[in-house]
Amino acid sequence: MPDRVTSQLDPFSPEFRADPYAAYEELRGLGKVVYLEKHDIWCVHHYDTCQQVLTDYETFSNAGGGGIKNYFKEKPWRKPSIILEVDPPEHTRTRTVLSRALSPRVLRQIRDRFEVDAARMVAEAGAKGEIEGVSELTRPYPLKVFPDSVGLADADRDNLLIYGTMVFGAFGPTVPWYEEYMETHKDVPEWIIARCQRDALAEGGIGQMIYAAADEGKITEEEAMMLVRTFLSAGVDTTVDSIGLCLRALAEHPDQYAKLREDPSLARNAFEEATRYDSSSQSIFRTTLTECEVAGQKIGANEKVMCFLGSASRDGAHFEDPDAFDITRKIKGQIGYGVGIHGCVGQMFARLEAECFFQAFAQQIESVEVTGPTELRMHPGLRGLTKLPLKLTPKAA
Ligand code: OVV
Repeated sequence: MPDRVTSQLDPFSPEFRADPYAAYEELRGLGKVVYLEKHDIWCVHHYDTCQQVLTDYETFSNAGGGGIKNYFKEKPWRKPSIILEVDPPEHTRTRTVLSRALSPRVLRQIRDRFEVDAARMVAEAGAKGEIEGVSELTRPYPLKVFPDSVGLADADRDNLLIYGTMVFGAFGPTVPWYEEYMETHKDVPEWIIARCQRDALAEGGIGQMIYAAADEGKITEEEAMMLVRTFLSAGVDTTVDSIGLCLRALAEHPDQYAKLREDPSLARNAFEEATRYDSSSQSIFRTTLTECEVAGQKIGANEKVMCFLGSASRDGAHFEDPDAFDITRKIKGQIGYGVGIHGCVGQMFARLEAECFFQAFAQQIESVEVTGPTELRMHPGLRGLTKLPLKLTPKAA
């Protein structure tokens, strides 16, 4: 008996990324645990095994890095995140501080501003009619509302997008364009760190709430800076990409968009379904601390395991008719944000951002059509669109 199932599939190749769902189906057919020979990593791609790996944090460590690089063997490109790239007990304290800053009470206070900004930006896009949806709508909206909430000044916010590419590009193998990109934008990480300092953050924002936790002695001043860095690392591109993909899914499924338009209160569930169907975070890595077993397959210590959230979300053993985009689906066990102690700490924030956006969109826009080829972001850490040509028809006044 062979000791493992292997595949030549390369999740970082343009072909794989152009249609990951076909590749996921192939992987799910091959077996529960597959060894990807091109990168010398293991992967899991079913709902149950992703769940198992992501919840067993004592075996599958985050301290080895969230991407393909093994921090136990290779030096990270920046100081590791003090929430994503650590294990308990260190993780528990920082997670608590971030959770509080993103609590339901805080979100309730932010909602009105999201609604106002969403309504204005959708109205402007609707008035133009023909737009490039990413640069004119699905990117500017998160790039305004999220940094506003953190308390960031207006100037040079495009640097957040550059930094996002640096952060998520580092999740994949080192490629020439990435090294060039890092060189071209080498001043950006410093700019980010300067924005994370206490005196750079507006009163009343969630950035200052992190510093308040430092004042209470729950974290150090340096840790506060690092947790604000987490906001600026993980809070922008993720929502840009997931809102963009959700809008494309709606435009490509007019029957589903009609339901949303008739009942804009479906906005939150529509985004929930898009997070399952086609979303920004397709995969996340763990590193084994000990020899272990997943679905009968032995995995050695100090190995990288790639968890395909995007494939788990299409697993027919958990989701009925998994390839259908159905905005009224009752999703039980969303895995698109990850699960367990490292499940996305900002997920309620992301949902709120998207809910306000798609609600405003449904209230104002009669129909939405994709009018030309869409383009995918090619860096491997996130799935997202860089081009989404759209024709918007506003509702009659
Ligand atoms: C989930 C995530 C992605 C990227 C960066 C970070 C977290 C961070 O904590 O910096």
